[in-house]
Order: sequence, then structure tokens, then C-alpha cells
Amino acid sequence: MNSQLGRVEDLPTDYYNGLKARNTLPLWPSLRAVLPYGKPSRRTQPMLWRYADVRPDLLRAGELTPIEKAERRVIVLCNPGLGLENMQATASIYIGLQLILPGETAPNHRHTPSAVRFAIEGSGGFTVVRGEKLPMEKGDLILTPPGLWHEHGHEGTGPVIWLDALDLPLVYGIEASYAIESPSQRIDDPHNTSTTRFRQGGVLPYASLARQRNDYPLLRFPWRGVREALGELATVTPIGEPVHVAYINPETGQECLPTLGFSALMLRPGEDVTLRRRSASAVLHVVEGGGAAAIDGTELAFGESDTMAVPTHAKVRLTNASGKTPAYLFMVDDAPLHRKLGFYEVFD
Ligand code: 1HN
Repeated sequence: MNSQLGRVEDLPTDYYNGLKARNTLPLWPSLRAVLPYGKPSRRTQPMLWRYADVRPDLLRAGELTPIEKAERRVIVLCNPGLGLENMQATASIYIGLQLILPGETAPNHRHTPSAVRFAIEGSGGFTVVRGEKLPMEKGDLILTPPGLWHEHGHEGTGPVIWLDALDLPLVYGIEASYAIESPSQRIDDPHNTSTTRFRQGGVLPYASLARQRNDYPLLRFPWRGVREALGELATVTPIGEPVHVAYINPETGQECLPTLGFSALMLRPGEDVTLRRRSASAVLHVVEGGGAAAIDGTELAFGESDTMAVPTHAKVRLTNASGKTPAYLFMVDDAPLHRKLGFYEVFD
């Protein structure tokens, strides 16, 4: 490996200026910057956003900005390493916390970025995706795949808050991000039948066997089932090994969305786990409990509904602070994207 490549200053000024004037550049002074040896250079900082900090600002937004003036009333979690204005939690993942107040509606649209909602607080909120009405109760995961119509409403009392995760930085970065609007959808499935049809892992509606694979057969994953699955898995997982389940498309067995992956972790009382270091970036959201995270050596104390950013290639160690109760975390990562691009790696 040549560690001493030629620099811009080594070139005659008139030559370099001439290249620039013709909208060209020499590669070698910049080669190491764009293709470092061994590990990518990362601007994403290990980060924690405290729910207790964001929540009051979001409720204030509810007073300051009517839904009609916001379309989506969201406070975005911005990683300072990536520039606040770029609205990136990690290089590929957008995260926002969205507020809807009783009686409000967020209008129908569809777009090229993939999105999910993960419900944090409140009752009576719902999303309509592809004509199916999907309740949003704490811990529920709801898919809004690329190109599917979606709109939100709130039939309960008190604020409803959820976390939005999108592959927006990626889709925007490749100049492919746009939406179209349409009047409100007709609700032709008021009872969230996709969740009923696929309620038991490994047991499918018989017609699924013969059916052309549906890209998105299941749109809502209730937290209750995920929590139960973690509790069961914990009974057969050695202490110190992550109790970790993936959300999948029940017809294909593959990830739910093209670019983003979703999973949930349980930290048993007093447990300390190190996740295998991976090429993918991630966001961790605390569903229940509290503890400590060390992300590439940055120590973060987390509590319920806090959200953390994990850069690509980062080492993650998680400790449950309680010796009595489990902690549960929801994870969004860009592993499906890395796999599709052919460079997903797990290290150590
Ligand atoms: C979007 O469509 C929603 O549908 C939320 O609730 C946040 C952020 C950027 C682009 C589209 C939603 C979004 C978004």
C-alpha cells in the first residue's frame, strides 16, 4: 500500500486550475478520502436523543403549528456529525418523532422512500395503508412500503406520538425522493385483517402456498406478539448471547422492506450483551426499561422511549441497569441495503 499519494500541491497550479476549468479533477489526491483502507470513514456520531427532551418540543409544536400547516408534525432526530440540516440519524436512516392530536388527520400520500411507524405513546391513533386501517398502540410496528398510499388519524383522547423511520437520506441522495398526494383512501379493510391472517409465525393462510408472492402481505406487527416471542426465545438462549428477533415478510421469509431491516432485542435482568460488529448502521429505540450502551466506546445511559444512533462498523455493548425487569429495544438498520449491494459483513 502506498501511503504517500501525490497531493494537489505537488501539481503545477496552472495544470490543476486548467483541470478544474474543464470540470475535471485528478483522482489520486482524493483517493484515500473516498476509499480508505480497512474501514469506512464515518461522520455519524454515536448518539442518544432523550424522549424527555424531545417530547416537550413536540407537544409545543402541537400548539404552535396546526396540522394543516405541517402535513406531518414531526421533530427530526439529526445526527450532528452529518450536519443537522441533512436530517440524518445515520447516513442512510431518517428518524423523526411525529405527533397527532385528537381529531386531527395527516393527509393521504405515497412516496418513493420506504417508511415505518413505531408507536411510542397514546391510544386511538391509526394509519391507513393500502386501504387497511392499522391501529397504532405502544410498540406496534407498521410498514409503509414504497409506493403505498398512507394517511394518519386519531380517534382517541390525548396526544399520540410515534417514531418514523425512513430510508430518506438514501433515496434523497440518489435524487429519487418524491411524493404524490390524493384524496383520502376508502377504508376497505377496517379490521387490520393482515395481522389476523399472519398472526402465527410458520402458519400461513393456505392460499399463500399457491399465491404469487405478495411484496407486503403483512402491514402491522403488534408489540405483544414480539414481546412474547422474545420472552420464549430468552428461555433457550444462553446468558450473554443476544435475545434478538427479526421482523420478516411471512410469505417470503425475507426482510419486510427493500432497504431497512427491523428487529427487537431483550436484555434480561442484569444482562450485558455485546452485539456482533457489522457493516450496517442502526438506530436503537428503547421500548421498555433502561440501561447503558457503549457504542464504539461512547457511553450512553438510556431510558424508556430514548433513541440511539449506531454508525456503520460500530461495536455495541448493552447493559440492562435493572436486576429485576427486562429491557426491550427496537432496532432499525440498513442491513437489507448492504446485503442487496453485496457487501453486508459481520465481524469478530
Ligand atoms: C412521511 O411521509 C411521513 O407519512 C412522516 O407520516 C415523515 C419524513 C420525510 C418524508 C416523508 C408520514 C416523513 C415522511
